[in-house]
Amino acid sequence: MIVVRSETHRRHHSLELDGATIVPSWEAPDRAEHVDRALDEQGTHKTIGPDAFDAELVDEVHDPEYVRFLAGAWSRWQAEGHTAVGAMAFGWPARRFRDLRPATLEAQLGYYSFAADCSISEGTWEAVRDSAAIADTAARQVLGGTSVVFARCRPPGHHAMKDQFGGYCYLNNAAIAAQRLRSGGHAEVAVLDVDYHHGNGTQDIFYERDDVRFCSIHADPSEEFPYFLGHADEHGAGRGTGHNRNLPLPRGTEAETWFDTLEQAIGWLDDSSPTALVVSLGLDTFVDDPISHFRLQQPDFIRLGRRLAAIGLPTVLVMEGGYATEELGRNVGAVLSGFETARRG
Ligand code: OKP
Ligand code: ZN
Repeated sequence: MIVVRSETHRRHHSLELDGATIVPSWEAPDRAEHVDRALDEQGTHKTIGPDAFDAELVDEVHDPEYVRFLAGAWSRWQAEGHTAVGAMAFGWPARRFRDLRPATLEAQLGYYSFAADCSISEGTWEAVRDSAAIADTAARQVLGGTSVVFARCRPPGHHAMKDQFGGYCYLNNAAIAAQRLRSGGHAEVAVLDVDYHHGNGTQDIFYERDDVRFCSIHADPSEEFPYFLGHADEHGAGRGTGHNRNLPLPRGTEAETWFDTLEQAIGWLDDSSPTALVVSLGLDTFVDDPISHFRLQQPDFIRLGRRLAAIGLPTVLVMEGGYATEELGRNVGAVLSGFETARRG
């Protein structure tokens, strides 16, 4: 399989709040390193680097002001003389506050985020930019005729809203891939999100659009992050009404139920006859994931790869979460080899 990746991710070391304590993020550089090593060991993949970041494309799925904010936040933070190793918000325009675009960095951190689980530090923007470019490049490869490409993105992207970062995500890599497929001529693109957490950002970006259909299988947001989006009654709005589908499952869900739900998701996405597929591939559905609570095992990831291949569409696989770092490489490798054996056969 063609794998798009870059080393720039190493420059992004994020911090998160654990209660009132600031700790290194679960979303750490060694995640990607384990994946890269495992795929190198499989020896069946062709690795390429990302093309240049296409700001114009990204501005079609994100607020351009937000993208400029991300790009400039670290240098503004330094220029202001802060000593903290990362910039993070401590106040948000929550219910009954006003939706006013502020001018100061401190206020903008709150305006442009929805969670205190990821920071902007030295190197964050460069890693975020490359991660987005990786997803875009993977989509371009698919437009060029390759049937499946793996975008080894880090940081992940599916929580990133049009104009808010959070959930370890800054730019929405899967949305960028979908947008590239749209602008490259695919009239109808399907996005399937199999990460343990709801892809609130991807939902937000395409919620009022009828050209990109979004379906997510995830832990019930009434008991899991991102809490305030991802419920079963969110169907899309305006032209996008009927083009969004959420399939929340309880904590502790076993593989059998999960794969039944996957059939529902695929059936529903198929209803609109898409010509290309983007998969938000989170591996945090793994039984031993330290922050998640579904119960998929390694062979289930081979099965997932096979099932995705059987959909039969040109496919961009975009890496999202997965925090059982030691096993992450093997689990990604399982999806990729399942996919390849099915598509070859
Ligand atoms: C990202 B992805 C705070 C915990 C916050 C956020 C989970 C983000 C998951 N200590 N947890 O969907 O895998
Ligand atoms: Zn996740």
